[in-house]
Amino acid sequence: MKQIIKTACRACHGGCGALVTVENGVVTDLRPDPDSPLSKGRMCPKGLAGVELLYSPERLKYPMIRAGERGEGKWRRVTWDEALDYIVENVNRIRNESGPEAIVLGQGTGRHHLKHVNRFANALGTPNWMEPGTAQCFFPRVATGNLTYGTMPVVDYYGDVNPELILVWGSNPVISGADCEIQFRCRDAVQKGSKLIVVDPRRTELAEKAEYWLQLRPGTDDALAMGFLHVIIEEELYDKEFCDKWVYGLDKLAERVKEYTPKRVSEITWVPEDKIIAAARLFATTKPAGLEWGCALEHTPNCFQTVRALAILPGITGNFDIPGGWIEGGHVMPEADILIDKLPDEQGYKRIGESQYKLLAGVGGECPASHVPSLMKAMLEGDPYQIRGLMLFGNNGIISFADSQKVRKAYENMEFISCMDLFMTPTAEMADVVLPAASWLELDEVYSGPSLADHVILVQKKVAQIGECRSDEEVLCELAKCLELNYYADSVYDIFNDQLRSVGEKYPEYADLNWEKMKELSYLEFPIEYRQYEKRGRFNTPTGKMEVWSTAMEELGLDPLPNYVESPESPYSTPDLYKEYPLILTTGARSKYYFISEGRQIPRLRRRSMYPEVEIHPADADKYGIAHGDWVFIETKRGKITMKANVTDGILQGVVSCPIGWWYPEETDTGHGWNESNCNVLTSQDPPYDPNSGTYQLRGLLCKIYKNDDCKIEQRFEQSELYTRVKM
Ligand SMILES: Nc1nc2c(c(=O)[nH]1)N[C@H]1C(S)=C(S)[C@@H](COP(=O)(O)OP(=O)(O)OC[C@H]3O[C@@H](n4cnc5c(=O)[nH]c(N)nc54)[C@H](O)[C@@H]3O)O[C@H]1N2
Ligand SMILES: Nc1nc2c(c(=O)[nH]1)N[C@H]1C(S)=C(S)[C@@H](COP(=O)(O)OP(=O)(O)OC[C@H]3O[C@@H](n4cnc5c(=O)[nH]c(N)nc54)[C@H](O)[C@@H]3O)O[C@H]1N2
Ligand code: SF4
Ligand SMILES: [Mo]
Repeated sequence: MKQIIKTACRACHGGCGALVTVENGVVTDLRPDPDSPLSKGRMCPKGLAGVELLYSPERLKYPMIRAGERGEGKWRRVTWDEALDYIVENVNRIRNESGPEAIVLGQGTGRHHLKHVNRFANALGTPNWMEPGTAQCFFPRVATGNLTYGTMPVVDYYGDVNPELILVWGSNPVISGADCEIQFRCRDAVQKGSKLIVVDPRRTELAEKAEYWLQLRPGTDDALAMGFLHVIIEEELYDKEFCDKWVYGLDKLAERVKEYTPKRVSEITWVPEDKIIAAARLFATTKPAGLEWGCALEHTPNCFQTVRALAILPGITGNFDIPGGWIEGGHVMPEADILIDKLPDEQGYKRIGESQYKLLAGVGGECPASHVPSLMKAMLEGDPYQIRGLMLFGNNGIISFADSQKVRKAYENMEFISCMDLFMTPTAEMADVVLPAASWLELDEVYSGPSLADHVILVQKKVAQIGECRSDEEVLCELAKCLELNYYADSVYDIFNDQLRSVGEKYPEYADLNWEKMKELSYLEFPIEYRQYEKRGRFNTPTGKMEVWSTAMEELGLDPLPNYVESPESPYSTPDLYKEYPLILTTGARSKYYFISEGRQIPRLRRRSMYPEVEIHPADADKYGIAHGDWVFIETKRGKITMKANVTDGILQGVVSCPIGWWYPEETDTGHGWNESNCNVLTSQDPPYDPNSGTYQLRGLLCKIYKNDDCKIEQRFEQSELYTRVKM
């Protein structure tokens, strides 16, 4: 029997519509769905590799318990019941002896199960939840959006009016999609004529098309943003009518930005003065305009004030919540309830790092995250108390947290680790029990997107079963039962139905919406409403206005206005170190073919990107005797890794850019090359941290680069079984 099933890909943050052909229980084809209101017939290479991912021979297919030393790679196959009993026994021992806070729930970036892991942590009573993003990804933007506007605005690609201008800052939306099917919508907007200003040390596809491309020194976005504000305020290019009526604290900001003259900002950022002035003028005088901002901005210890400064730009220029501008979105369906109100206060106070970094958990605790460097300290040194157990659901932390050496030591020091993943990653190898996770074609989920515009509800449907794989949501629900937690759900469908019921509260015509109905509908699209603050008569902020001066930050004793702080490791902060490490390192620009540390074992993807490539300017390559295609070492004072040199004039001279996420599934040793080409061997978890959100520095570090004449990575790959499939 042949069936074509409408579903949605959630292999990243996005939700592109997919049509999946299933013949006699086997998935034989996967295509983009032209009817999807979000992606409109497009999918990216990662999503299109869904069938290869589904049937990958490397997949974990059944639960296993460690049979040798930790990390030795010896496993024995067990049943799900045995695996769950084993977890329950360990969790119960630790929580009885040390309290539930001694167990940390860990995961990766915002995948389908994110809120379900939060929910489980709160039901278990542990305040400690970690993710390699949070402080360095998205939440600083969400929190600043909430503080400034009472919402997190997004570019309006969804209405009848195309943005006239998009300011793309530290983001590469046509690859990363940031929040993911956005990549297609952003491309559509540019094709329809949106002008571009791009702030990026690398020449991205959008930089090539931009009116102005500002190639700044990595890690100086705060200064450049203050420079933009200086030009716009000094030249009175802001929207006076909007500001008089709706903005709180512009006069104080005007004082603050006075010192950030284009001349001074140019000296800090290395962007020519005339370009700063021209780009700021163009942004302020073009309407409607929106801001695409990326995680590159959130990888410095002054990230919070950086994104605060940027958040102010679209508002004071009159672009907030207008058609084609920077909009509030629909928020049609809430995410799964994380049961935060069920976490006892005395447990909440034990969250590691929260009292020091008051905005780490967001405004109102929408993202109850612990501070990762402080957690690692607690794992290694028992300060402020000993962490004993980790329950990981899609966390390859040895690759994606800063300072991989430290993370590996911290994980080694754990008494108990469970890890649920699709593959045996370098992190899963450190576990006591591994659980096989369902991929996106093997699970049911309900989702609203895109990201925070949230005007479409869509469903992901289970169309296949691989081995004994299960969805994280199901396993969490099952574990909650075994541990006798108040999970308030007998099955995951109860949680989906709660979410869908809320839609009916806002839109009475959907009062009887539930999982079964939604599954039949596949998509539901709602119209975008604009200028919602006018209808409400206020912004959802303490003053009811757009807060350029944040009264909430003032109350917390934090700086209510944005500022600039030079990165702690930089040519100017550490000039002696700069002599030894004379290049500026930025890490993490996203690849079209991989989602962070995933995909290197999928032939269709690996074929397109076989080895990690470090980008370096021809003048620098010349200086250090490096030719295009050479294997080179990239070294910081913390460690060294090796990558292939991509010599290109598309990067600012004096800067090198390393991709993120590299480990080698073809390496049979149980470390799987975790420290060979992993850029987080180069980064640090050391202070200073952002005083608001606890963020550490991943971009703008100092490094040196030199040839590696003895690299065996290509040879090893070419001799592997994976290579024969890649070459097919
Ligand atoms: N295909 C794919 N898509 C992804 C991901 C993936 O791994 N692969 N990851 C997802 C995740 S978790 C996230 S957070 C988003 C990230 O996606 P984005 O937010 O778009 O961020 P990046 O791609 O990391 O970086 C964007 C650009 O910032 C530039 N950059 C580097 N350093 C600096 C700097 O100091 N200042 C400025 N202004 N620019 C700098 C880089 O050159 C790069 O072109 O993408 C998501 N989408
Ligand atoms: N140096 C540097 N470090 C960075 C960044 C950077 O730019 N530079 N970016 C940071 C950012 S923005 C982020 S968000 C983080 C992201 O970091 P992560 O999201 O942790 O990314 P991964 O390391 O790929 O780990 C995710 C793991 O989840 C598994 N997985 C995928 N789907 C599922 C599923 O459905 N269930 C389960 N159980 N497992 C699944 C994957 O196989 C993978 O092993 O990295 C951060 N680290
Ligand atoms: S952008 Fe994300 S959701 Fe869309 S096809 Fe690619 S991986 Fe899937
Ligand atoms: Mo991220």
